[in-house]
Amino acid sequence: MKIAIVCYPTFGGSGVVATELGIELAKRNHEVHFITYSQPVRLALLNKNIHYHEVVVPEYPLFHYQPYELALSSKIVDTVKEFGIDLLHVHYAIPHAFAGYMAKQMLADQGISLPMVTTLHGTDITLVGNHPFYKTAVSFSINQSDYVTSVSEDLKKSTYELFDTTKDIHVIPNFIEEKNTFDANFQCKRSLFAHEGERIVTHVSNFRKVKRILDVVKVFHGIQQQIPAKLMMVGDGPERLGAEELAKELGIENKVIFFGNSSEIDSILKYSDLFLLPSETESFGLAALEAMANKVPVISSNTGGLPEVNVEGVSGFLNNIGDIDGMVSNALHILKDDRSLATFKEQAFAHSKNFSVEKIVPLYETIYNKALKNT
Ligand code: GMT
Repeated sequence: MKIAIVCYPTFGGSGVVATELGIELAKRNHEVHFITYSQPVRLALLNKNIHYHEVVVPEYPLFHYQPYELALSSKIVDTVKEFGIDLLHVHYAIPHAFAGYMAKQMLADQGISLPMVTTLHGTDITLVGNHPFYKTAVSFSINQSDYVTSVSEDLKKSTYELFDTTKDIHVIPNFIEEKNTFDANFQCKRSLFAHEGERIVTHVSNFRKVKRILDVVKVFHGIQQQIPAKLMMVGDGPERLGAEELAKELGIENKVIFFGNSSEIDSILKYSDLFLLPSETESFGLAALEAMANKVPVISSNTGGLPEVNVEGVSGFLNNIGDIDGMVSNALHILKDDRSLATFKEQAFAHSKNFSVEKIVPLYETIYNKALKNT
């Protein structure tokens, strides 16, 4: 099948899922064409089945806002015609589903049918898409998609609650490539950041408000009062400065390492002992799954789709949003001795296998086949 994927090319979860999906589809002999404004961060182009088409938006002084949707929908049409694309898969409704619909219409005008699958990722529904200024267009785009998928049951429920749609929404959880080998060198990398006997606690995100990264620092503060530990903060975003200041205020700045954005998430996770994700809302929590796949148990909030990913007492624990004391106590329960930590590490790893590439990617292929047959 020739599949065009439209996504954000950034470090964010939806871009990562779209990129990993494209790479996996290419391995399964599909021809994959990424259409986006820059090369996706996790995409290496050394594969004959992977192509990348850049959407360029020329700057013109008349425009207060440059018309990205116009450039994107034109690029979709041109790519479909040049490469004979069979199907369009857009990730994140805004503005991709709307641009996809416009492309479909332009192609239909030329007698070309292009089935469109839209995957809802979270903030496109719960935070941004729900804004009154966008809601009408987002509802329309969902309804005009041939197939709609969401990354969790919770996101599906929110979509029905927040939008005017009766469209069938197929839940396809995010996935992870199973790690069967573990870098024997990780102990030595670990010693760069922590002394013998120190636990390593990690958080990875885009440091937006919704991630509650001040809670990460507060929970870590509680942990390190009881056991020797270091905190690795991976990612960047608007809340970073506040977190750095809080670490200083609490007198723990020498125990907190801010890495900024990193393309070595897996290797950082490999020498981590605990992952913190205390988000305000999270449609899925891909970062938590990536942690589990690297044998790192998770302390998360019990919001959104997180309970579908992190299982209480198995892969980690879940607490109410902002329950710092509860999170500290659960973290200490996991970290208190080597035996308990080893048990949770193995349980987290075993649970991550429920979201393996082999189990999840065929669910997308089934949707693609239905879309091709029925459109
Ligand atoms: O978490 C973010 O702010 C980034 C956002 C995105 O669209 O890139 O992530 C959303 O999609 C991810 C992949 O499906 C999910 O794992 C995240 O939970 C979801 N974020 C939120 O719902 C806040």
